[in-house]
Amino acid sequence: MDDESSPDATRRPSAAHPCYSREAHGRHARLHLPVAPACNIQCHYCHRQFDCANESRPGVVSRLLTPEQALDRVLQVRRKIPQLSVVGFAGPGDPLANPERLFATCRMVRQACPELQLCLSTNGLLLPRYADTLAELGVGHVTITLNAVDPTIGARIHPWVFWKHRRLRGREAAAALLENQLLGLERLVADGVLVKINSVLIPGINDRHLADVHWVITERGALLHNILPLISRPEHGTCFGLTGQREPTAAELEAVRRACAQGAELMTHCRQCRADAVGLLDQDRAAEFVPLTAPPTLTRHALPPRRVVPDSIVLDPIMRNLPWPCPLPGPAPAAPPASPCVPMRPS
Ligand code: CLF
Ligand code: SF4
Repeated sequence: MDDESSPDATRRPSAAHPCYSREAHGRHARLHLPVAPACNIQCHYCHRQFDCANESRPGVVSRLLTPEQALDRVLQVRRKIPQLSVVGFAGPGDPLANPERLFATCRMVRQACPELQLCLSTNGLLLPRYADTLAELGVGHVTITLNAVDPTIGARIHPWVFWKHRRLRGREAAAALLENQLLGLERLVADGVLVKINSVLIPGINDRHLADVHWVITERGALLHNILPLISRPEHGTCFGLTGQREPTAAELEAVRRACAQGAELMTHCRQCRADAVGLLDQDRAAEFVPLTAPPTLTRHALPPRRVVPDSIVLDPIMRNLPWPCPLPGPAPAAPPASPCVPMRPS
């Protein structure tokens, strides 16, 4: 039996995927198609004027694309960047919260460029509903951002989740998100899709918990675990940025990665790229590729920066007591809150 026909061959990441293969990242390029504006959850590290923090550093996405414009961009990039091997969907919202736009784009790209691999990053809430569809459409690589396997910790990161026509808050929201993420992970693995987990390392909140996350996702068949440092600055307008939640140091990141060295392989070459990134991971060329036309409703450059956290975001009690808005990143809260999140203002 040769390598390619062995059962394990289907669980091996493609050697031409720059994120799944460290060796490939200097030789193969990816293109992100920003076709998904909406999201169905709130993360305290995200301000949706900006790229999805699952997969991107906080910067304004230049333009959202329609499926037709997205296909144009694929064809344009393929002509100019022969190393292009992966077309990814990573925001600026959650791809699965925009299923029509996502699936239409996948179909068009699959038909026009069958040699390109399709890849997607999601918060996982809708994965149980769409995992089989993704597999049928040929999406071979999926990333789930999973920051906690304890809903009490998850509630400090994700204040609300829109689920079954209701906005759930606090622990109930985090529990619904987790249940769907784990079910979605299992479905994808059963469908032969290669799954990577992204976890955002947030000092004082999930730093001591990520080893548990690592084991849970390893047991369920995740191939890679990408532990990312939180990006948190006041000027980004995120809840964490405005309330002084600090970023981890390089030493803290290294320590958490060391604690997670035994299960799923760790990815350490992530560049936390934008939702409209183009090119090799170390060489973004997005500015070279602009759509010929963009409907005004899809341009977002005019949005003002956020100065205060809106009512829809739920803060935990420690955050409520910080100066508002927080002028500079400060130290993380010394102790976890005694009670779960409560609304900052009645909504
Ligand atoms: Fe994009 Fe993500 Fe696919 Fe890669 S990115 S959807 S798996 S093709 Fe890669 Fe960028 Fe890190 Fe993401 S370097 S942020 S891990
Ligand atoms: Fe933002 Fe992504 Fe979280 Fe949605 S899933 S709130 S787009 S970081």
